[in-house]
Amino acid sequence: MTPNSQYHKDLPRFVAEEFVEGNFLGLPSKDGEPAIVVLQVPYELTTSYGQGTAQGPAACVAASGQVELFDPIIGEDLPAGYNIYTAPEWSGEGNTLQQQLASISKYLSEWNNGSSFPVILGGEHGILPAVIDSLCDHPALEGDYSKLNIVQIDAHADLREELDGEPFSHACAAARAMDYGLKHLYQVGIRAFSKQEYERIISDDKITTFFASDTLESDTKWQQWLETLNNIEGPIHLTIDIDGLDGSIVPATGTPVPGGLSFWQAVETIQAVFTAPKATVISMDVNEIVPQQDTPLTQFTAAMLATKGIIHHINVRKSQRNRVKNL
Ligand SMILES: [Mn+2]
Repeated sequence: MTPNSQYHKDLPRFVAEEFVEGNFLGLPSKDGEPAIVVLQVPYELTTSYGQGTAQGPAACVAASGQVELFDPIIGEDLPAGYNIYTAPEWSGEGNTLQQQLASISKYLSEWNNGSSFPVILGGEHGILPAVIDSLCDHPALEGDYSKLNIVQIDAHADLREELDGEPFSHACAAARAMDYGLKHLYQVGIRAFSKQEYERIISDDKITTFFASDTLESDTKWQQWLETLNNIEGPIHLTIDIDGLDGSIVPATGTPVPGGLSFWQAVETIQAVFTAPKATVISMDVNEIVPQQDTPLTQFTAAMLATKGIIHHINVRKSQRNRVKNL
């Protein structure tokens, strides 16, 4: 799928001449170290139900051509004077799941020097342990994973110890990430989980889960979620499995589930993590994107969420609130 260039030609914005197909938001690459790097990981090895996540990142990049470049949060059009670079996608190297995850970690790690903000588009959620692995030498961690928080939007807890005998299944993504000895995992939108996962959530004091059933229909509980995010301290990796949103707005994702976050609840969550006064979002991913054929709604929703992350990161840079060395 390619962006609808006809639509762009009719828009009175500067990208009409400069739109670059294959780049996120159609923005041209610039020389020098990017402020933001968009990384595509077309990974699909363990998806259990749907298919097509391998084509998701490219579809999301294509759909991003329709996202408005203006956002009142920063008050000007993207790229707002910053270099937003769309890197060549991950090669798909590796014959086994372990080799592929190692290859993904290597692909991502060159961008984790603290100078560029990585926005990773996936691919199935099974990439999460590789994403966490790649953060090892990030200056915000210096190899100490006990500093790192994860904020996860997801329908599934992803805390299984294994699925069909595979401990690195996407259904185990958060459990494998926790194996790194993280500080804390915060989850929202969770509405599909096993008894074993439920028991871990209840018993593990490093996991805070806001279940969809009692969070999304209660304003008090929702405000508690936002307050919880506001109180996080230290570096954060934000992982957005788009199936955390209601299935009606991401119907093509591998396992759409009803009863999820509204688009605006996802946006509020993104805003809350980026504006938490004692925390710094050091990287983010948007995954389980599958190209929708009848309409680009699924991939466009993913592109909108990734863009919100970019907007908020730029807002942080502009206000010099970022506490990470060299960032
Ligand atoms: Mn997931």
